[in-house]
Amino acid sequence: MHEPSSNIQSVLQENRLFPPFANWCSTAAVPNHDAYEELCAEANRDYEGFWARLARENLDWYQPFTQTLDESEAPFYKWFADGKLNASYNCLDRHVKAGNGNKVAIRFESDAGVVTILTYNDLLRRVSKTANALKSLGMVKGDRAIIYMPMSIEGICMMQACARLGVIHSVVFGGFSSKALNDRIVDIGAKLVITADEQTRGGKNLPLKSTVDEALTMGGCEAVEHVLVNRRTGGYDKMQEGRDVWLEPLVEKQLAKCEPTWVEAEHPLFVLYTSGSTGSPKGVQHSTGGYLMWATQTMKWTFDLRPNDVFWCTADIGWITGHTYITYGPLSAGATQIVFEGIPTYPDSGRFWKMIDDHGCTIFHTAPTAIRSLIKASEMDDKVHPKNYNLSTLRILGSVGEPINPEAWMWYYKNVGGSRCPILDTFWQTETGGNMIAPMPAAIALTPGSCTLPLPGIQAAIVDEAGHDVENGQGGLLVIKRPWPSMIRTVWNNPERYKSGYFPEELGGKYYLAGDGAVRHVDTSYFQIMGRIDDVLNVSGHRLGTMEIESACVSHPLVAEAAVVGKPDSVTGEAICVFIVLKRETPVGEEAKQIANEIRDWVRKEVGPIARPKEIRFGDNLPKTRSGKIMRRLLRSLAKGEEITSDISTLENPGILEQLKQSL
Ligand code: 6R9
Repeated sequence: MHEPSSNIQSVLQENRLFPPFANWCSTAAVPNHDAYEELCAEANRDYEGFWARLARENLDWYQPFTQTLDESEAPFYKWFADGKLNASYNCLDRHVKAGNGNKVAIRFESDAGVVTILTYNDLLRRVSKTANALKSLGMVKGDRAIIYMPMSIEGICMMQACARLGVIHSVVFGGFSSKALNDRIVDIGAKLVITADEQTRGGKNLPLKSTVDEALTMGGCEAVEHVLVNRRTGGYDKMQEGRDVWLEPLVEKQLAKCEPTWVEAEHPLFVLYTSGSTGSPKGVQHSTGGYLMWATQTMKWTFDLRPNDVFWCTADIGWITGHTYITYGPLSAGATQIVFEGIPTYPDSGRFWKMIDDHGCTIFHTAPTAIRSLIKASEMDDKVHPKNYNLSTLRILGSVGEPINPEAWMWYYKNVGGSRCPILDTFWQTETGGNMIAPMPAAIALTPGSCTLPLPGIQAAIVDEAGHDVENGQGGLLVIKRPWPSMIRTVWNNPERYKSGYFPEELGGKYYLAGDGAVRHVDTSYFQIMGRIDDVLNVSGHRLGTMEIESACVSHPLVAEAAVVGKPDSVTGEAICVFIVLKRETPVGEEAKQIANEIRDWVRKEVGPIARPKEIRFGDNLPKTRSGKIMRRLLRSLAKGEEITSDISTLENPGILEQLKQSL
C-alpha cells in the first residue's frame, strides 16, 4: 500500500467537532443523530426492505418491482430487476404532473454572464423535442451515444433525451483529446456522436467539433452513423455531407411530446469512463433504477434539499459529480439549480461568490482544488475575497472529489459560510453512483477534513489485506461489505475486469474494494480518506491513471521509458511528475527544458490538458528491482524531495538515485 497522500497524524489529532446548530435542523429530512441511527438500524434489521422502501418513495415506477436484490450471479448484482421506469419521466414529467411545471428547474449562466431560465415545463418540452430529434436519426433503446459537449442546457437536455429513449449515453469531458475520445467511441460502439462547434471557457473559444472529426479518422468508428452538432459559437462549420447534422434546426421541427420508453430497472442508464490502475480507462456501467433512486435520496439526505433551495454544484457533466448532482439528482428531486458554463477565475476569481450573490444560492457544492485556488487568489487580491459579496442566502456547503485539508475547510467554513453553514465533505466515486460517506447536516457533528460516517445502508469498513477488520486508528483498505443499489454493474465490454478489480479474491471476493486507503478516528469512528492505494492520481479532483500518462509519454519518438508518480501540490492536491529515459543520451540544461516542454505538449495532445505533466526529470535509467520492476516508492520520495531512508537493498542500480535527484 502507498503511503497516504495526506498526513495520517494530522488527521488523528484533529479533534475539533462542530455539532449541528442551524435553526433549520429540526425540520431537516434527518433532523438529529437519533434519526440517523434509526435509519442505520432499519437497514441492519431488514436490508432489502430498507432499500425497497427508498426505491418506492423516491421514484415513480411504471411497473412496480417485486424483487429487491438478486445475488444469484454475484458480484453482478441486480436491484429491483422486474420493475420498469424511465429516468427522464422521473426527472421531468412527474413534477409537471404534480403541478410544479412552472417551478424553475435551471438557472443557466454562460461564460460571458448571460442568464437563461428554464422551468420544468420548458425543460420537458426541450427534452421531448431533443428525444424526437434523436429518434429521427434512428436512435433506439440500447443504442449508444457519445456526448462531447460543453456545460450547457443542450448537454443536459441531451443526456435526458437519451434517457427518455433508453439510449445509453457516455459523456466525454470536453477537455479530453481526440485520441481519448476515439478510445471511448470505439469501446462503447457508438452509433451517434453529439458535440458542439466549439466551447467557451474563460473568454476563450476552444475546439470540440474539429476534435470529433479527428477522432473519427483514427479508425474503429465504423458504427458511427451521424455527428449531431450544437451551434454554440459559430466558430467552426465544417460539416461532412451525409454524416453531420446541425442540432438546432433538427430539434426545432420536432413535436414537443415524446412518450418515454419504459425500461427495466437494470437497463444501463449510462457508461462513464474513468481511470483505473492498469490499462485503458474503464467504462463504468450504471443502472437506471438503483442509480436514480440513490441520486434522488442523497439530494434529500446529504443536501437536505427543500422546495425553496437554489442548489449549485460546480462540476462538469463530463464527470460523475455532474451526472449525479446536476443532470439526474437535482432534477429527479425537483430542485431549482444553477448551471454554470465557465470557470471560477473568469472574469476574476470572485465569480463564484458573485454568482451565489446574484442567484441567491442556498446550497453550494464544489471541489477542494477550487477552494484552494480561490484562497490563493483572494490573498493576492482583496477585491475577490468572499467578504465583498452577500453570501447570506447560503445554508449548506459541499466538498467533493479529493480530501479537503483542515485549513481549506476552515477557510471555506468561515469566509464562505460565515460560520453558519455545515460543510459536507462527501466521499464517493464514479463507481458508487452517489455519496457514500458524508455527514447529514442536521444529524452529524463535523470534523474538518473528515467525511464522517457512512450514509444509512452503506456498509463501509476498513480491512487489512486479508480482508479482516482493523481497529480504529489503524489504516487499511476502504471496502463496502454489501452491495447497494447505485453501485457499478460491470465494466463495459470487460466483466472480468469488474470482478477481479472490484471484488478481489484476497478479500474473499465479496467486498467492494474502493481503491482508497482510510482510517477511522479512535473516538468518533469518523472516516478519513487517505488517498488512492493504486496507481491512480488525483489532480484537481480528476482521476488519472499513471499508466495512461506513461503510455502517452512512451509514444513520443524520443522516449524509451517513463514512470509517472504524484507529488503533493498546494492547489491541485497532487501534481504529475514524470521520470523519463530517452532513446539518446540524457539531456541537461536548456536542452532538457526544451525536450521536457515538447513531451508536455505531446501528453496534452494525447490525453488532454488535465494530464499535462508539471515536472519532468531525465535519467539514464529508472530505479528498478532485480526482477526489473520500477520502484515507484523511491520515485515518489524523489518527487517530494525527501531523503531516501527506506530499504533499497533490492535496488539493482542504486547509483541512479543520485542522478535523478540532481536532475531537477
Ligand atoms: C466523486 C468523485 C473518486 C476518487 C476516490 C477518492 C477521491 C472523492 C473524496 C475523495 C477524499 C473525498 N475522492 N471524494 N477523497 N475525500 N470527499 O470524485 O469520483 O472522479 O471517480 O474519483 O476521488 O480517491 O476514490 P471519481
